[in-house]
Amino acid sequence: MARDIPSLVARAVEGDRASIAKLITAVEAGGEDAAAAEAAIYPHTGHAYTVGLTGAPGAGKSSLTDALVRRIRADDLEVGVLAIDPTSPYSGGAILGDRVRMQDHATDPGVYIRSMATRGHLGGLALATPRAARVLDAARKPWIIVETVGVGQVEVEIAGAADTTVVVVNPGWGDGVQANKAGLMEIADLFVVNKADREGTAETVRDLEMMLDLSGHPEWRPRIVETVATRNEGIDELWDAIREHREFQEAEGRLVQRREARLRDELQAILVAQLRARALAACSGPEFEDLVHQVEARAIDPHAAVERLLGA
Ligand SMILES: Nc1nc2c(ncn2[C@@H]2O[C@H](COP(=O)(O)OP(=O)(O)OP(=O)(O)O)[C@@H](O)[C@H]2O)c(=O)[nH]1
Ligand SMILES: [Mg+2]
Repeated sequence: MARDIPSLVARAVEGDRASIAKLITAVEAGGEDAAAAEAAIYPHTGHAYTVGLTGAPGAGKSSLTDALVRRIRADDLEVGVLAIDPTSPYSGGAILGDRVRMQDHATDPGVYIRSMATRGHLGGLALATPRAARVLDAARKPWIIVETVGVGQVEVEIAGAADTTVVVVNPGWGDGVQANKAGLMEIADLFVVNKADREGTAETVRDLEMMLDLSGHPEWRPRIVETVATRNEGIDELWDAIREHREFQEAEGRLVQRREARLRDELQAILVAQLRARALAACSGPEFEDLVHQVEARAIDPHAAVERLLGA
């Protein structure tokens, strides 16, 4: 693979779907190909704007993504989508459902949709997602949507690591409260109350407003948009709100700051993953076994044993 990478990148930059797919597979898998792909891709990145979309299972994230993609295409802009599914690999029901819905876009060369699942490699999805997003960035997709289920720390983290983070809730008692518990309040730049065709929409909006009053957002108060994704209602408003948030951030250099903070986090995460891998590698083999026996025999204490490993 490694020797194909320059030509793959050259074709991906021109929007070639097969090359984009191969490069994402490479960065997803990790290892040497991933490093080579990343190195070749990186100079082409830095142009895309990413939107994280998260919320409870079944909140309507995929339906919203689908509607948003259509809206973005109506402005003649290209868009890439990463649907992150930590639990089910490619055969999973949710992903299959997504695929069916997204089929409308399958023949549109201006749209690239990809599902991603953990491959069990180092750092998993948290490290693979920004890399995959950079492939789409290099492939000149000016807008990238990253959809994650808002349960679990990693998924919330991934959704929060976007330029604009959209949190989707549904009408019903306590859904806003649930969002609060999952840590979604803090990462939301925008709230969507989807399934606004159902009862309790006004109450949910009120709940969210109340929570926003309490949490205090001195600079940017997250907008709350009501949508019925399946009927394409409220999608213009959502798109406007996303662009409004973008403009707000761009106006005073906040986007640069946000991206810099994200870069710090990413570098730290890569470093931690690398050190962890090395540490685990050091915990096997004859030298390690010998140390275990020395500790067992009380010839050396556990901390001193680790110091020796670190020295080696
Ligand atoms: N009534 C109503 N149903 C909706 C709306 N939006 C989505 N749905 C339905 O809700 C269900 C879940 O929608 P999805 O878009 O798959 O939700 P999701 O958040 O992507 O789900 P997961 O990826 O499985 O977590 C589907 O049956 C949709 O048709 C809406 O605005 N109103
Ligand atoms: Mg979905």
